Amino acid sequence: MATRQPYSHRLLVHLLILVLSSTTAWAFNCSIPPIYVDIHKRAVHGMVAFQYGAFVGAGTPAQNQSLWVSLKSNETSVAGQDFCANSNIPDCSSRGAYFETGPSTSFTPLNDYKTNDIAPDTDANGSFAQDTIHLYTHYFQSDPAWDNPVTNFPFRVTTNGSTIADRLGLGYGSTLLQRLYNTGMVASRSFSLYIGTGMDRAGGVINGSVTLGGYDSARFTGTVYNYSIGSGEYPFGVRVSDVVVNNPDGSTQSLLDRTKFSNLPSDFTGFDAKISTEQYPMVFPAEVTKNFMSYLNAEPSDSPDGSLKLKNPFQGTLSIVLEGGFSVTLPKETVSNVSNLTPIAATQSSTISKNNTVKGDPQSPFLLTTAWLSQVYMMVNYDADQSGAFFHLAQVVQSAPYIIPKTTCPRVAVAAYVPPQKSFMTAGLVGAIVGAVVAGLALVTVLSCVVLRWRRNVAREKAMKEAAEIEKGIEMTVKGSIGRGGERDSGSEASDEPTAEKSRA
Ligand SMILES: *[C@@H]1O[C@H](CO)[C@@H](O)[C@H](O)[C@H]1NC(C)=O
Ligand SMILES: *[C@@H]1O[C@H](CO)[C@@H](O)[C@H](O)[C@H]1NC(C)=O
Ligand SMILES: *[C@@H]1O[C@H](CO)[C@@H](O)[C@H](O)[C@H]1NC(C)=O
Ligand SMILES: *[C@@H]1O[C@H](CO)[C@@H](O)[C@H](O)[C@H]1NC(C)=O
Ligand SMILES: *[C@@H]1O[C@H](CO)[C@@H](O)[C@H](O)[C@H]1NC(C)=O
Ligand SMILES: *[C@@H]1O[C@H](CO)[C@@H](O)[C@H](O)[C@H]1NC(C)=O
Ligand SMILES: *[C@@H]1O[C@H](CO)[C@@H](O)[C@H](O)[C@H]1NC(C)=O
Ligand SMILES: *[C@@H]1O[C@H](CO)[C@@H](O)[C@H](O)[C@H]1NC(C)=O
Ligand SMILES: CC(=O)N[C@H]1CO[C@H](CO)[C@@H](O)[C@@H]1O
Repeated sequence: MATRQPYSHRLLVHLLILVLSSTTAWAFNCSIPPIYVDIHKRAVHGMVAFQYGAFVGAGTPAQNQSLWVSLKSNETSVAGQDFCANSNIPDCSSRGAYFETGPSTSFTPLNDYKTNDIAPDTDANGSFAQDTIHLYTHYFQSDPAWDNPVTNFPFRVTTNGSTIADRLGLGYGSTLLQRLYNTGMVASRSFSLYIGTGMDRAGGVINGSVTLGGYDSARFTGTVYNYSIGSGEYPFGVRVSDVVVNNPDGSTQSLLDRTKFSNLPSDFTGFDAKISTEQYPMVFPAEVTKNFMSYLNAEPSDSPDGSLKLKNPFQGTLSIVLEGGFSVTLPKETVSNVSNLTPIAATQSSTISKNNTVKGDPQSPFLLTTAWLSQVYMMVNYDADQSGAFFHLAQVVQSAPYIIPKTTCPRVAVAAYVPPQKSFMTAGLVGAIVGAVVAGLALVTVLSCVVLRWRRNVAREKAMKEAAEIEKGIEMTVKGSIGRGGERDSGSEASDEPTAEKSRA
């Protein structure tokens, strides 16, 4: 990246105006910019260990949380102060954040709140309350986080449970998306997710993001595949048509190949699976799991998440192919991590019996989980159109250098970001200018919030005038991002710094 290159304010302002005028030209509903929330590890309220999740604050003043994105829960929840004392989760005190109701000046218990989670939640107990939650947008390492407060928001304070207590509920009946939509904070009840690989089990370093009411067009590439949204607890169903082991020598082996694995039923052509963030390892039909175990010499492990373990390390990869052609390949670090753990859940040995066909498999629903999502960009629009809501899957760009949030509008197909032509600018300036344009986009988002909320009918001339007014602001942002060239946030806001942590401890 270029360091402090000379650059033209005029060009930047023109670029900004270009973006601005096209922004204001959009249809009314599509004018509302999305809320981009980054997913990474950070210091959270009351915890020594850093916690991986979406950056959300609860209460006034905000107590920072890392919420795990749930595709199943409709309600958002945080862990109450007594959660660990009442729960038998291993290492509970080093997971999640606490939410202390006492210090929050905006906290109100809700005694007769009717939850949108229909399925009886046997995994967690708690009580509902309403308070302000803060959805933090943080594009640049050098910038402070931008707060999107949601006041009087109902969420659960979990007091006892055996599952993740801190969750951002984005299920089919999501209370959060409904609220954001009702109050005009997002254009549609939609979100896009890249879960990342920075959680402990995945052991990676790539941070994720969740974009509410939109998507990050720089975070995916290639064909965008379309699927219908179902309903209930697992609305995201797909059909898996193949699971292929790619050996280090270049050969491949389908685990659904009947000529190799005679245990498969004769009519076996694949299986239906649900997309879920509720656990790390994927759940396959017992016969497919059995083939994985025999082909790669895997056995059950004592990992608390039930993952299978290889007896010997494996340097190959694993491809999961969906009907319609969407295929993702899990890298070798995921297929066999340093502890030889695999991303596939053990099925109880009793289910691996001769009569155990796919139809009668007790493990159903089969799941494509966090391990699979670490390679996938998922875009969900519950308000897609009259013919059935859609979700989209595409290959994720894990190390995307820029963040280009776009609004998800009804009936409008998503499109990946096409970077500007190199010839557009001289080579040395590209990093700085593109960084500046991205910074400009962040500003545009901020500015369009203001403009669109308060002056929806703003004229192009007016926008140009405002753009000129904020030129100084751009200049500062550009200076801040040059050298980092608008690099993707690596998440060290002040509260993330170990020093900040120390002073709190
Ligand atoms: C779009 O906005 C109009 C006007 O506010 C509103 O009546 C309509 O319900 C919105 N449509 C969608 C799909 O959000
Ligand atoms: C992800 O965020 C963490 C901070 O939580 C940061 O230390 C790390 O460098 C980031 N990873 C990448 C690839 O930017
Ligand atoms: C979430 O809401 C939808 C729509 O009401 C419902 O079908 C689904 O079962 C709910 N999810 C849970 C976990 O209860
Ligand atoms: C939740 O509370 C009910 C009774 O109130 C109890 O039976 C159940 O075990 C509790 N669940 C958890 C996870 O503690
Ligand atoms: C492998 O998985 C285990 C179990 O979750 C975890 O403790 C370990 O950190 C993982 N190793 C790597 C390198 O990700
Ligand atoms: C998905 O739908 C969009 C229109 O909404 C279409 O342009 C695109 O080709 C579809 N993708 C596939 C793989 O069919
Ligand atoms: C498979 O066999 C077990 C006993 O070995 C039996 O309990 C079970 O019902 C059978 N399952 C099916 C789908 O036939
Ligand atoms: C919580 O995060 C916000 C946004 O980055 C920050 O301003 C605030 O200082 C943090 N609070 C604490 C207690 O670290
Ligand atoms: C205090 C309390 O309710 N503790 C319960 C929490 O949940 C576990 C089961 O998950 C029970 O064993 C505890 O009694």
